[in-house]
Amino acid sequence: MTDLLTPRTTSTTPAGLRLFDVVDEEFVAHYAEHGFALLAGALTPDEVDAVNADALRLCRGDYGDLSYGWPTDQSEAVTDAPADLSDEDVLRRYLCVHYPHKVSPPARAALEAPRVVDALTAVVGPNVKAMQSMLFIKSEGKPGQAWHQDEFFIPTRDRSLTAVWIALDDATVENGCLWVLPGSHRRGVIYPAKDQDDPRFDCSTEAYDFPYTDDDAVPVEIPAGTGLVFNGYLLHRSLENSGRHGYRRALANHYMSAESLLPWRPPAKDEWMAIADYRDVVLVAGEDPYGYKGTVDLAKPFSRPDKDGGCDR
Ligand SMILES: O=C(O)CCC(=O)C(=O)O
Repeated sequence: MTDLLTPRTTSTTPAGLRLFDVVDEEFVAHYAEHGFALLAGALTPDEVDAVNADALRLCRGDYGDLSYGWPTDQSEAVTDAPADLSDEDVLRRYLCVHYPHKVSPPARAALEAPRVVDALTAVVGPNVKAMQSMLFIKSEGKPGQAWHQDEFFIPTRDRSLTAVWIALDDATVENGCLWVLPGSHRRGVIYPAKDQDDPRFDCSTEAYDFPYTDDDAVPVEIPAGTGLVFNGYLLHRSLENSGRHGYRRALANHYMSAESLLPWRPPAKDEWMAIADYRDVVLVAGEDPYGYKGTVDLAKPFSRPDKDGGCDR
């Protein structure tokens, strides 16, 4: 954790984390050592506003119904919002919408925003593909996500999974910013996970048995537009939005090297597990060596379960 606290950079977060204005060798070295790096202005203020404005259209159902729950068990459409429901109350119904980039032009543009792609090519390599986006809205009282590693859920063969989490509001401890365990990616171990019923968290599982305590965690308080670029093995979590009013919106996009197959979904019938390769991907930089396979359109936007809605329905 030597250079986690800051001398050379132009700016720092309230917790003393370095905020990089440019993607340079120091950005890459910081990412390698700590498992994350912060990029100022990943999205411009106009781009942030456009994503937020379009989130309302998404939640009002202008792009089609959203189902509640994980794709394996979602059953119910939730975009039956009465037309007279206020914009604020429409947004409040959602903790997080998965795959906004499938329908929302500003979310799709954010997936390949130039500064984001710069950071990705610096830490992943010249050829980068995206497989997932998530739009967190998280109004007051909505829960966070317990400790986890993204690579637990999205396995890449070459460990190249990289998240770019972009604040769409100023993210603070009070409104439920992300917390990270610096350096926790380095062992390259996937820790076990169990169900939890902690009211601070949504329905997702909790990683355990790792050699860190909550005291090692650092809050990532960042201004809107800042990108937290982090390694798929980095342990991170967020707490509930304990503010009295308002949202803690963020886009969390996931990427990996285009060279690696992505065994994210069970193989097709008669397909061999070892060559399973999820092809609902977007190439954001360079070339796709598997372009000859084509791409598919499988994932549909849906509303992530939170405990208010019941985790199992
Ligand atoms: O935004 C949050 O509160 C949690 C996001 C997260 O854990 C993730 O993107 O993996």
